[in-house]
Amino acid sequence: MKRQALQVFDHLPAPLDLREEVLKGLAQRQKTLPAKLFYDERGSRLFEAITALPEYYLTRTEIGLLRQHGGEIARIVGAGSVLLEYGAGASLKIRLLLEALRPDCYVPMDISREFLLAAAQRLLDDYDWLSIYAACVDYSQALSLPRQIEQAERKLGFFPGSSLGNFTPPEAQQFLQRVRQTLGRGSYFLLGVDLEKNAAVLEAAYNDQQGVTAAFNKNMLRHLNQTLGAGFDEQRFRHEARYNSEQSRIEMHLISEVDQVLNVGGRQIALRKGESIHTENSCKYHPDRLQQMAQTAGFDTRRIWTDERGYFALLLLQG
Ligand code: AVJ
Repeated sequence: MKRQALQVFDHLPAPLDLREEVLKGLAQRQKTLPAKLFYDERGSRLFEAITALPEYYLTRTEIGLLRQHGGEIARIVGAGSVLLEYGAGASLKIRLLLEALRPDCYVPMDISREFLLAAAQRLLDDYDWLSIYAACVDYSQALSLPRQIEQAERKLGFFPGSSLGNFTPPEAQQFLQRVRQTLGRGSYFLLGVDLEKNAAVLEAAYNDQQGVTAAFNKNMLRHLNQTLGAGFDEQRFRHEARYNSEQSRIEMHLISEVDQVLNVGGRQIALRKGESIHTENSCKYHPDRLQQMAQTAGFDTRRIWTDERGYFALLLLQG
């Protein structure tokens, strides 16, 4: 019989007021909506589809790096570790790392309890040697984890997918500082980040031929219609993703095709034809800049691996 190896830790902050947050973003001169609103169930499925697109090199490249260097990562970090993932391990990436590292305990941290538990259960079904401590937390905020985890001697934090790029650089700096605090001195942190490159390559990755990214972007409107009773009509918007070279980031926008007045959560919002709602930043970094930010946060860089094209980087940092 399989041993029961799942423990759950609930430490969610008070639910944020979605309506207030949305109305605040739409009241700004540049209207904005928070990128986390992409990820309802349909949005998560669309994101999965994005990761398989020919133009979206990020996921494929990072998986290649993990396949190539997982053994070395495991040798550096050593046996008997606790692996903490910022986000829940639904993907192939965490499986590659678990298989290479064989940690004593895996701690996925995610804000969505359902998603977290489903992902944990799938891993337990496949790895009978694994113990999982599922932490339902908002990792973008300051964290407190159970003492048995905080005091573990060998910790490896894992933050894949260039999710760091969704933060602005000052937010990313603050995030790294918090991670360093949570993991403590001597611990490792494995960070996967998309790098600066030719704008045409970047723009293609966010403007795929099949229109999956456009559907993903517009899904935010659908999600808001369902959760806030907002009156968005997807047909009256078009997807745009452009590279902002000054800020080294892909920006996704939804552009209004017509003059329109929307009812969002009981408030009237006017949009001019051609006006945009900014839905996402995806910041691209130079490896030197990442190292510098890591150092400011109290990490030393132990290794940096990139692919042959220099598209994506995995950094192994140590606190
Ligand atoms: C998972 C947030 C890193 O920014 O590339 C994919 C999300 N947006 N296509 C990214 C995304 C449009 C992705 N992140």
